Amino acid sequence: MHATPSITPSPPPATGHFDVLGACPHDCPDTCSLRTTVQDGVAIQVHGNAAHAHTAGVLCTKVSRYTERTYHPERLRTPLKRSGPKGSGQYEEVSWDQALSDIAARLGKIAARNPEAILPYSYAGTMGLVQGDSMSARFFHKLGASLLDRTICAAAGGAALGYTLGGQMGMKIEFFAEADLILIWGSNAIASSVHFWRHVQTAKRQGAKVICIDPRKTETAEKCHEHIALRPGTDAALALSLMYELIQHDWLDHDYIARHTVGWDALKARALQWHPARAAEVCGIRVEQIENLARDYGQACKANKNAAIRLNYGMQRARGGGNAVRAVACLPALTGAWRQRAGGLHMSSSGVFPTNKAALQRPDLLGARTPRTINMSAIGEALLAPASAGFGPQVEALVVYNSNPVAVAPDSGQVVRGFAREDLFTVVLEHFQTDTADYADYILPATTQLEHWDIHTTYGHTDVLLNRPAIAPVGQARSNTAVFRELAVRMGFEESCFAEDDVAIVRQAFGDKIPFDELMEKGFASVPVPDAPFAEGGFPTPSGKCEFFSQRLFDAGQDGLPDYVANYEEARPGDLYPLAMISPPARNFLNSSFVNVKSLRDIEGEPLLEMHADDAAARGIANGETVRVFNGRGSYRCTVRTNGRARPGVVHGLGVWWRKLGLDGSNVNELTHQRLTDMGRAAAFYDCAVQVERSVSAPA
Ligand SMILES: Nc1nc2c(c(=O)[nH]1)N[C@H]1C(S)=C(S)[C@@H](COP(=O)(O)OP(=O)(O)OC[C@H]3O[C@@H](n4cnc5c(=O)[nH]c(N)nc54)[C@H](O)[C@@H]3O)O[C@H]1N2
Ligand SMILES: Nc1nc2c(c(=O)[nH]1)N[C@H]1C(S)=C(S)[C@@H](COP(=O)(O)OP(=O)(O)OC[C@H]3O[C@@H](n4cnc5c(=O)[nH]c(N)nc54)[C@H](O)[C@@H]3O)O[C@H]1N2
Ligand code: SF4
Ligand SMILES: [Mo]
Repeated sequence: MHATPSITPSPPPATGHFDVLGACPHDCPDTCSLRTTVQDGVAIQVHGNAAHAHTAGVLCTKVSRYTERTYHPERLRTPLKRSGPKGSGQYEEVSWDQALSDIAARLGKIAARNPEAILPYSYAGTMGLVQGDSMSARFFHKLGASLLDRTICAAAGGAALGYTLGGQMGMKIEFFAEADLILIWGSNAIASSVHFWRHVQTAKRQGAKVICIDPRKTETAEKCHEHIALRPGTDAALALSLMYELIQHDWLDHDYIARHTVGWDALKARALQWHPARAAEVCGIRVEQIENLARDYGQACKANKNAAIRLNYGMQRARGGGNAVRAVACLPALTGAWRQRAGGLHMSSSGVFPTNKAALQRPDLLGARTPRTINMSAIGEALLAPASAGFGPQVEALVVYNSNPVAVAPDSGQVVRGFAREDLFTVVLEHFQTDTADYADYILPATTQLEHWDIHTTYGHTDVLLNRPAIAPVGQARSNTAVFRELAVRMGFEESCFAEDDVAIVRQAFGDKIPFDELMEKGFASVPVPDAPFAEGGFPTPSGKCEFFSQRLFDAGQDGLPDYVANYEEARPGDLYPLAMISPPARNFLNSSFVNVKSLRDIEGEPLLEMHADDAAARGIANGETVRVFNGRGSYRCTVRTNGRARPGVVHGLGVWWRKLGLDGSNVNELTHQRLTDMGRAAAFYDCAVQVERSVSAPA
């Protein structure tokens, strides 16, 4: 039915029918290989590439609608200059030349006083190494701008895995298909990594038992044999009491522990303080649930069966998120589950790629300068902070790309006040006029993945993917690299790296470590990784072992052993804000991306708060009513669903809606806070206490 993928020249031809190989740019562990069918310069359909084993010819609903997003009538097509008050969304069209010259002049003036008053803000709108951070990073390094601590997603878990296993690596995702027991711990796989779920289904068909550990009864939890709906932020208590049971029943691999771990005696003493009765109380679950889970896991490992843990990011978005990930990551070493290729644990594979970040981002352009680092998870505070000895200069200019912080960053009240500062000069590179773009002085239209070159690693599988442009840029859109290249010219930066084109940067990402010919031909290439990386130990930690006890954490003044760290906001009955709120993503959005794609928004319907029927009844709230969710930081109106997904005491404010597409111009991040996790300085989105009441006024 489809033409064989052909190697398309750049820019792609305006006539003819052909397929172009690319990569899904989104922040999703699946990193699918795409095949885009183009007819006379128009992308007709984006398909999953059947030749790529991980993609297996299938895309999620969101990206199979990619052409709808690409040719969306509201796609930004020209540069825009603000013509009304900040936040009003009023703009006038200007030429690229005018926009870039003015931006360069404004940044140049600030940089002459103090370049650290300039802050780049970007995240994972695209995960591409080129349009993500290459020319942009070079530009800001040369300028000497403030650095950004990119903590908003996975930093707590990433740090924790580093302390415990030595890096972001573990089981290969495809071997979950061979597992006998799978624990899906803190992940709604059906929604957020559907290609991993395929492997779970294969294992299930072959008799595997699948257990989901998640406060929410997700689509995934419904399809598992068991669901343990613990209270948010209590995973470390559960993991420690599993250890208690493993010790009591001697479901341990003493040989593996002796040869490949550090700190067992101390961890054992800690775990023995966690009788299941204590953990059950903390987690709000039954003692038998802990005993049964320990038996399933311990006996499977003892019998040399394949026991695999899919650990994901839900649990690390709380104060003790790092400790929780560490506690869980100790389990496969205690039981020797790592000995099998279909046993062990997988959180992220991002650490296996030989990426040449220095070539892409050129930190050497900083020279002897060491600019301050600003944490993206507390951007509200940073934008409102006056100049001080500790903080440095006030932030005077902000350049946002690949991110929508006004919608996705915690504590929107402060974030919005920061972005609304009339004395802040803000530039936003975007596909759409997002909540963030509404506060920009200049909005610059960006190309999408169908319109630019890129190269991708992933945090799910272990392949590198190449993305080739399939169509010419829509309207006057320019790639992020093109914008920073142009700005560099206007700033008079003369280093040759500022003249490199995107294909040259693509080639620098891996040098000759990944065969470029193979990428050009197939669209992907595998990184060689051992099938069972820790079967014989060999952890890339300082000790070479799995570090139950981490000297590095201890030296940093922290507990060297994993422990249960209670949430900042425990939300107990009788508290002013007695309900614990988590805000996991809605299935048909990707963070705040796709919220403006009508066909996907129609599936989600409206901003929802899932609530247990008893909690709703106690407040006189009926299913489907509009409610006000509030705490000391703000309030948010949405529709209640007593659909059986919430446990008592916990509510789910599904994210991340565009504020301006919600019921009252706000979203769930009105309620979240800017306090950080125990490791990785990450956002604690799911550590949030709220109250809910019937909404007295009609929605705006
Ligand atoms: N459709 C869709 N896919 C996505 C995304 C999206 O927005 N939409 N986002 C992408 C991004 S940016 C990321 S980082 C990944 C995230 O990948 P995952 O971490 O797999 O993300 P989620 O599906 O949000 O799963 C988090 C789950 O953790 C649960 N949870 C919340 N608090 C706790 C807790 O304290 N303990 C435990 N055990 N579970 C808890 C939530 O209910 C939710 O089901 O997904 C990516 N994929
Ligand atoms: N309450 C709550 N808040 C959350 C979360 C949660 O679970 N609950 N999840 C958090 C997580 S895990 C994450 S990762 C963050 C995600 O936060 P972000 O990384 O900000 O992700 P998105 O909301 O998808 O916004 C990405 C933006 O980048 C734009 N973009 C995409 N490609 C390009 C490009 O090539 N060039 C340019 N210039 N722009 C591009 C898109 O149009 C989109 O508006 O949100 C966090 N916020
Ligand atoms: S969002 Fe994830 S599942 Fe969907 S196409 Fe992209 S990589 Fe694949
Ligand atoms: Mo994320």
